[in-house]
Amino acid sequence: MTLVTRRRFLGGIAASSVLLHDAMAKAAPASETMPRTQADFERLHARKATAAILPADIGPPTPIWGFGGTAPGPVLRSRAGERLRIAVENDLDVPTSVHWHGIRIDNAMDGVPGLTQDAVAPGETFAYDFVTPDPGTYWYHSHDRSWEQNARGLHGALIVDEAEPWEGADRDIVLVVDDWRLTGTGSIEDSFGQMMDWSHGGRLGNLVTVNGRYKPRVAVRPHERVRLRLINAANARIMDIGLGSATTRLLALDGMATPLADMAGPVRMAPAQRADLLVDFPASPTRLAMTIETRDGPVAIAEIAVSGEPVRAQFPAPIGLPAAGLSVPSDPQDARRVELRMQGGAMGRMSGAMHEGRMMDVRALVEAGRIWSFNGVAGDMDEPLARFERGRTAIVKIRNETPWPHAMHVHGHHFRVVSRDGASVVDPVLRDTDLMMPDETIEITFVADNPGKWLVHCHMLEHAAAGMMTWFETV
Ligand SMILES: [Cu+2]
Repeated sequence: MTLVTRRRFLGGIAASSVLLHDAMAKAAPASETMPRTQADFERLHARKATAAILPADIGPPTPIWGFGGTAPGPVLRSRAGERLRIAVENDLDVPTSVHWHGIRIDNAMDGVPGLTQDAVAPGETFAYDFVTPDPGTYWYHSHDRSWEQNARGLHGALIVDEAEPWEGADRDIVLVVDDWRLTGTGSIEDSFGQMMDWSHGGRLGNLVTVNGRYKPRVAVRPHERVRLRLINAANARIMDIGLGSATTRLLALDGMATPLADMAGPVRMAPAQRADLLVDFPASPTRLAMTIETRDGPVAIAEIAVSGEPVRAQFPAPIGLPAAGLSVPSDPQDARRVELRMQGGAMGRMSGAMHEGRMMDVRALVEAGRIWSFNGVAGDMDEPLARFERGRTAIVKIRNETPWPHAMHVHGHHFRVVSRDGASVVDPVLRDTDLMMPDETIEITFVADNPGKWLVHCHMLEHAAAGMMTWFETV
């Protein structure tokens, strides 16, 4: 029996559609899939294209914006401790930028226009060049008008392989889960910027895709053990993803290894979150549904076809990933404490907020495209939430005083959630994005060890655009 194992692309790129439609095939080496510039940068074009999101018998191709002309874009691969060099060429007719979500990155490469770089103008190129320190499942996405550009398809997976190959799975499969708001003719609905979305749960789509396809088929073999790398690339949809009767264990969250843990049900993923699952498929050929929970119960979003020769007669004992190389104290002494109060939204209790230097009531805020606030400020970026001396441990108490869930994301850092509603969290895991429920209060802690200006925002991208955004500086 042949095992296709531990593919390594040495910073190369494999078309994500390959992973879906011919999951057993080895991807082509980087040099065959991506031209290199003289300076040894991979080139990544942001451009318009069409994508077969819907099967041909259901609808026509969908006009999208995609990195490399696909949505999701190519799977970028690096290795822990190695450098990734990506020249992003903007072939769109609007500015863009790329944020490398979850990477503890050089601040100048973080991809936030107005804070860490200028937006990449149409026809221009920005050379992203950074070290990927930690192995794991990450992703990249537009950070300029991301509420529109991410929804049009400008995102992809970024996989950082372990420095020493990890032998715990036969292979890994990257699954980028997204939702789209399509019209009856298969186009992306041009309804961006609607205050109804911005003030509620964000722009939710009407069609969920896996690697850019509606209900694709993922091929695995009987008794195969797969590392499933799930990425929620949706603007705003919280996803509870299930894998039917397959035996599933948690390996990592947001790129960082967790203690190996059996999973009894679906994995909950807020927008931007990732989960690595170790999945043991059944001994006999069968079909499993990958599902997402809806109000009407689980709905299939992909078919997992278990077929062919069994990989083995019996599974060996599962092994977890090596512990994350990043250490964040879970009971920090001498930490600098900061508070972040979240307010606003439909049915919220916010009476007004500061915007553009003056106090506005809700009506004036809505007219200015704002409906959420952090500490009473609706998205003004003049002043940081805090300035930390480098190396200082921070504790940020975040109060969600809104009736909506939010996916709080800190750029460039992983944090521990050390308390929820006043109760200590046992065995806190490292995350870069945390899902907060309505009226919930959490305390997160991280070490401000990376100089620069770091965004903190809700990753429901409409919420960020409508006021849920601030930043801190490490000096
Ligand atoms: Cu939010």
